[in-house]
Amino acid sequence: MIEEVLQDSLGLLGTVVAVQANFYRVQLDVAETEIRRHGDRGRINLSLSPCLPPTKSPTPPLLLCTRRTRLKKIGQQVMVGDRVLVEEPDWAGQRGAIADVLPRKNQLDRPAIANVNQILLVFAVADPPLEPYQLSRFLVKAESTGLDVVLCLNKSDLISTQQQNQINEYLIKWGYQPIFISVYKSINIDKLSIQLKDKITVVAGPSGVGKSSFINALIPSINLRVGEISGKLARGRHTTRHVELFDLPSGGLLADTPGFNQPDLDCSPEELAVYFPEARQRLAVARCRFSDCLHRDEPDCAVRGDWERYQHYLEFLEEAIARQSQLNQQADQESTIKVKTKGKGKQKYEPKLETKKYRQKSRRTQLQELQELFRESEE
Ligand SMILES: Nc1nc2c(ncn2[C@@H]2O[C@H](COP(=O)(O)OP(=O)(O)O)[C@@H](O)[C@H]2O)c(=O)[nH]1
Ligand SMILES: [Mg+2]
Ligand SMILES: [Zn+2]
Repeated sequence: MIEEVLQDSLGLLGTVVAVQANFYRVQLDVAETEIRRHGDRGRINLSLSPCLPPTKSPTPPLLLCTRRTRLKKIGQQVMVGDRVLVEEPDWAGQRGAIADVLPRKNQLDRPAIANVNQILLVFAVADPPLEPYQLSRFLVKAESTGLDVVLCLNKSDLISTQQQNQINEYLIKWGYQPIFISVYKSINIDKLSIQLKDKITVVAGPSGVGKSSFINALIPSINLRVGEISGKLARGRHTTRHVELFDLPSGGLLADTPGFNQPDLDCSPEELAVYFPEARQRLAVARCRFSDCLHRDEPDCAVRGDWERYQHYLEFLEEAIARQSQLNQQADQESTIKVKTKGKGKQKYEPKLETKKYRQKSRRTQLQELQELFRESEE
């Protein structure tokens, strides 16, 4: 394994938990740190996980690190979640230098985090009411990352057991097994924390469902504000979105995301179906006649049917098709840049005049879209 080779090459391994300007906060692996600090290889406890701190350990050491010039030269970015090799630790000053970045297993864009293991989707059973369409949207968005999705429903103290069973049956048909929790009544918090152990988890969900309350219950020391719309108040303070991984006392790392009510679905029409477990199940046992079937009105379609979220599928599909044709249009505009060959085979790229005008307009639209998206996600 790469990690083992690197560990042998004199250095410390850790995980980047926050990025601040040109500094990186790195949480070192506990097992490794103990070996280096005590200089006693005989004390290595091989049962310790090399990746994440063991359960009983005290808080793992954090070092504020810079990035080696070599990494800057080769354009190697360092992001939250990255596994990094730290050199020249200064234990007293709690400083170090990142000398290398291990290959990423994956990379999320919003929030920007590497090596994520799973998404924890939090909704509430009531207050705000559970809206199937909104839940569906979040689920599809989460599935489109390719990561495991854990669905958790908070505020179960607000409904009866009978109501809870109804919701459960409903979601099982969707292909999910929700974990019902209550932060107020400490119901199933332990069960959920087992799911988070030794993993990097991104918490997502609309605002007001109890994400901050839940994180506070898991990590009492972090004291996140409850009942506050994330992002809105923070906007004045931080101009860029701040991403941070919180260390779970029982092992594992957790990232909170700003709540947003309508995540944009950015998948292609062709791939949409596989983000519905119900459609996946159908495709596992049968095939559509056409390999490029969009499961609308094509003959001999294995996906179309009376499953509950089929209507959601059709709506999201329209959206994905509209989005794709918009992207195609943009791509067409790009391709109208013409190549002028000057003199001895020298090439010059020049956009056609009318296209240039058009491009400016489209860029403005893009910016507007971005701003809307930002506003949306900040509420
Ligand atoms: N009834 C009930 N209310 C809760 C529970 N957990 C959180 N809340 C309340 O829900 C509101 C929103 O909580 P918050 O953690 O800020 O949600 P976030 O926006 O998802 O981070 C607050 O008023 C919390 O006190 C719970 O388990 N049951
Ligand atoms: Mg919150
Ligand atoms: Zn089909």
